[in-house]
Amino acid sequence: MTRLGSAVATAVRLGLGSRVGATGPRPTGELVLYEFEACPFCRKVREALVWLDLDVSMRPCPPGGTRFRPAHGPPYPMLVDGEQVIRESSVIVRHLVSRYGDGQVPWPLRLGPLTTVSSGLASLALPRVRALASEAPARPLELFADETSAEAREIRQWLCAREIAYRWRTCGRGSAKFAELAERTGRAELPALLDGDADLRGAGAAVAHLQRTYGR
Ligand SMILES: N[C@@H](CCC(=O)N[C@@H](CS)C(=O)NCC(=O)O)C(=O)O
Repeated sequence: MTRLGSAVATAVRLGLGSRVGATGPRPTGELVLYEFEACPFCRKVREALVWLDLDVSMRPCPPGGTRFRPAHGPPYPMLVDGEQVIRESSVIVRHLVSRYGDGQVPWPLRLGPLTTVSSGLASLALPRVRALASEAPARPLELFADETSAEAREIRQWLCAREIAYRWRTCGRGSAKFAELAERTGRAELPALLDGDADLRGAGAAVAHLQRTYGR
C-alpha cells in the first residue's frame, strides 16, 4: 500500500491504530495473535492492541500458509490469552478493553456493520498474498510500529507472507515504548525492526535485511 493509500485507510478508520488511548492493567502473560495482514477483522484487533498499548506475539496465517495454520485453523483473528482462546474480532476487542483498558470499546470499533465496512475499505488495497517460503528465525524478531504507517505495513506484510513469527511492540502516539526504544538503541525512530544486534529503521532497510536473512 502506498503512503497515500495508507493515509486514506487511516482516515477511513478515524485514526484508530495510530495512538494510545485508555490503558488499564498490564497482561501477566503473553498475548498471541493468529491473523493475517489483509483481513479486515484482524485489522480491528490490531487497532485495539495499539489503543491499549499492548505487545503481542504475532503468528501470521496468510492464505495457503503451512507454518501456523495446520494447528490453528481459520477463522482469523484468533487470540490466545493464557488459558483463553478467543475468536470473533468483536469478542476479542471487548475482551482486551475490559481486561487491559477502561472497559470502553473505542467508538470507531463500536459501529457494528459500519466498523466492518470501514475496516474492509481500509484493507481493500492490500493484496491477499499467499504464503511464500522462508527460513524461520532462530530468535524472536521485535517490531516497534503502529498499525497505520505505510512503512510498518510493508514490514508486517513481508513477515506475514513468509509466516514469520515476531513480537509486535505496538507503538502508537503516547506510548512509553518510544522512550524504551530510545534508551535501548539511542533512537526512537519508527518503524524499528530489531533482530539480535541488527537494528533496521524504515521499510526499505528492514525488508532488505529480512529478504537477505530469511527469504528463499
Ligand atoms: N466474524 C468473524 C469473521 C472472521 C473471518 O471471516 N475471517 C476470515 C479472514 S478475513 C477468515 O478467517 N477466512 C478463512 C481463511 O482465511 O482461511 C470475525 O469478526 O472475526
